[in-house]
Amino acid sequence: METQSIATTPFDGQRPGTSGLRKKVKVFQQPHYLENFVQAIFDTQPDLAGGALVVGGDGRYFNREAIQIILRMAAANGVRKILVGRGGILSTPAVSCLIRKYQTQGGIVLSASHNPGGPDEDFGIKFNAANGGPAPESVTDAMHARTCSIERYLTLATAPIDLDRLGTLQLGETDVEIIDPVSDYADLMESLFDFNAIHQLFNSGAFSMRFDAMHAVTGPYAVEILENRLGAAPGTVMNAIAREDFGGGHPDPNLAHAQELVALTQGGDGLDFGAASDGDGDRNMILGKNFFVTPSDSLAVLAANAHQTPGYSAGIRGIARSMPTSQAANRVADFLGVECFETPTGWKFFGNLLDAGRITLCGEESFGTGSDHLREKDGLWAVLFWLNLLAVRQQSVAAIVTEHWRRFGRNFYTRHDYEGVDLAGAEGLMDHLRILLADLPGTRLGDQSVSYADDFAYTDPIDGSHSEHQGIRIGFESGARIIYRLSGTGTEGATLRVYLEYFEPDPACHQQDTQEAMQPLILIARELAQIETRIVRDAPDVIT
Ligand code: VG1
Ligand code: CO
Repeated sequence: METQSIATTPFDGQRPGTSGLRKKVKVFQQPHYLENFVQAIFDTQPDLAGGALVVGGDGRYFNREAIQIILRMAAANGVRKILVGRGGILSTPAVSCLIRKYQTQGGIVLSASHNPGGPDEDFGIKFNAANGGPAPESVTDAMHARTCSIERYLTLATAPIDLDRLGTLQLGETDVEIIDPVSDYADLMESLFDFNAIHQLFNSGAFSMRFDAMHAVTGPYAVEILENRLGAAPGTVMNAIAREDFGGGHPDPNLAHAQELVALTQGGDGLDFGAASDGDGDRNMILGKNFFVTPSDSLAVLAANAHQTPGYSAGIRGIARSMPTSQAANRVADFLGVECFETPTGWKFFGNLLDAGRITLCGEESFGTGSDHLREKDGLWAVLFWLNLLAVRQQSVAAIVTEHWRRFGRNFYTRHDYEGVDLAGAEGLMDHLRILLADLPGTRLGDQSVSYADDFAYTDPIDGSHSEHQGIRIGFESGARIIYRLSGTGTEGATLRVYLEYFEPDPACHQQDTQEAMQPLILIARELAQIETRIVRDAPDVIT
């Protein structure tokens, strides 16, 4: 099999966003489009030549075609060994697990996460480094720079290989091993949590749950772990069959997109526990009977209770949260006497802190939670963590969280998303806020006094790398915050995210409805940013 060098020319806009390069499938299907980006990976990551690589994706439309292209190109670029999930399937946390376990030089994840899939929907590609985590900005910047000057890519002239049969085959000089996508990951979970205790909980007859795989990648993982290994009743995993279009839905585990599951937890005979994950298996939503746990609270609760699980029995070293995530985790860190870091949005910013052993747990308000067991957020891990706590504490989800609030106070939290808005209007809104920043401290907005206002910038405490323009942050003397950011994962127009938080120490006020309790802050946020006039929207599209 001969290596072919194919002439090509650059495409505009191959700059990875918050989590990899995400575009419409039709964009990726253009001749040379995917190839150019993949070649930029090989050209900027010299360790891959002669090294090993993990490849897999969330199974969305175009996954199989993309994997065949990548395998041929990896072989032509001298990769010695490639591990591929059977059927081209690997969840994002499973890729991270495999890179670390088999010490490969990196991995390629094919996913657009929670974005819909199908011929007219989204596709994505992301490179994870040898630590198992998303490539840092310096690396994605280098890849983007390479895509701007690319003139050729390397491939092999060969037929597609069979992705569905386990075993090793040859592609030129390269070994391609098709592996079971689930077992290594499931073994890791078993090493972290008390599977006996969870097994007993499931068999107690007094506990009901469902896990919603949303027709996405976690189906096979959840069936193996929850039903086969932990003995949950067959059917505990709903929407378990992974589909190329996720059954036509948004595989996004939140109150707006996982309504079928939410409904099952409501009412007098609601389930005791409900959980869901996203397209690529790295997000999680946690529900109790008539109870929604915000991801920010979930991080804080896991941190406060980690010592009750086998994997974290020695306690945690530190916590990190993305900037828009609520400060609930800070209160737990203060109590535990450990560091708490505030990083920009995106998992890549946790990698150095995890590698340096400064933090054990980390999380984002966007339904992402994880730990030093991997370098990605991990949906099923969070679900198992909660199940372990429920089994040990013998309390309901609601009881655990309300007790946490009584102990630490409650950080009321909501995020309002305005999706698919006009890009110029959204950028104008952010510019308008930037101009206001200098004059805001000391002023009153509604019943709140501004204590600081900035355009969030971050210097990584480990390698000193610096990232600017990570969101507009307005902090009030009461501890409340309003944050504005534009999404870096969308593929159409712009998405404005408004994150709101306020602290309530008084347990008598903890049971209020979130949107009602936060209404005064919501109004301040709308007016300050002139949302109605600048992006012509009178209400958010998604509230989480
Ligand atoms: C969103 C979330 C962010 C998350 C990212 C990737 O990014 O806000 O917290 O890390 O998605 O998650 P943005 O730029 O759209 O706000 V996933 O599960 O889409 O890989
Ligand atoms: Co995801």
